[in-house]
Amino acid sequence: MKKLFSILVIAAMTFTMAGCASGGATKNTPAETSKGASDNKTEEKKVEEKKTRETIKVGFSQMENNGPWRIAETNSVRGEAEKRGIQLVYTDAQSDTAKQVSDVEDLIAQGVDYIVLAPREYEGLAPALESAKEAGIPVILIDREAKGEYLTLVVSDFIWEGQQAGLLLAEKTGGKANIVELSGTAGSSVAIDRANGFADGIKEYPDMKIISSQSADFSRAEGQKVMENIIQAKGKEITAVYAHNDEMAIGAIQALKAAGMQPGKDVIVISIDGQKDALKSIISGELFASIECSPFFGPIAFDIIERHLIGAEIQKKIINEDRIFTIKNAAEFVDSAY
Ligand code: GYE
Repeated sequence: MKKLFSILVIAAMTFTMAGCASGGATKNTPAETSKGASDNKTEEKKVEEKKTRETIKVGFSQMENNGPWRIAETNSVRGEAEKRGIQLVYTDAQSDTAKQVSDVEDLIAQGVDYIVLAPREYEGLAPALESAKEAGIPVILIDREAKGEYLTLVVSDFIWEGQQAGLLLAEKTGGKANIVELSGTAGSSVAIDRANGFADGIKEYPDMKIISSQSADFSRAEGQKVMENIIQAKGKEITAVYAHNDEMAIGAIQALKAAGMQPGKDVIVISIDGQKDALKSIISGELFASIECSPFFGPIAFDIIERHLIGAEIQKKIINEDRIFTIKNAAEFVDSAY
């Protein structure tokens, strides 16, 4: 009690002394005071001018703009910038990692205040993050990870997505399948995680075997082509397909049908994203399931930027919550899907 009392007394004294000190500091001549104050105001104004949603310029480096998922993502970022009245400079790397690095350098040269980056490859984008760091520009990584320093990373849990695909496929096939894996862009964090997640999901099932695993670059046309080749080599041996995204699954379904194999019956197909065509395919019985991966990063990316502008603390990693689409709920969500 006594101790507490003396702490309070010391605190009170310190407070009073601090008050005196600041009182002393105000004893400037009126001229000095007003000059100082006006300098401060100009300073504040400068800072303010640079850092409001009306005056900032945000760069968005998209890795490509093909397929419904990417287009939905691009529209989400662009639409949100427009809605908030934030100036956005957009670049499309057209599936070329080297171009994406130079796109980011261009954005830096244009003096953007923030960069929203959807990186193509994990290692390949490291030089871009390095340049942004040197220029002191905060980077918001969306949809995939890249090696280096950044303000925050907003992604889905790709390991979880892969695990769910593995577990669902094991359940559907009674723990026995010869699986073709169509993986995403080589060197992308998402392809690595979805492969590892799936391997983990089927690890308790010794009869779930991956008989072929090849990249089809997340593309429908590639998915069809790669699947055609695998069908030539493995034919009727194939009983399941795990595609890292819906577009490749839809391509694979076309290849299976062209080869006289029935998707949904002879071959169980599962994928990730939850786009409209995939939900339609679930309803028609060709695709078994799709694990959702949301492409709608616009609102969250600009919330982060606006929070950062006012000095709020930003989490290093933000994980989107995703759902699972099967025949049980596909009809309910198909109309609102992209
Ligand atoms: O699943 C795919 C796209 O990086 C999460 O890339 C993204 C993936 C998405 O091309 O369709």
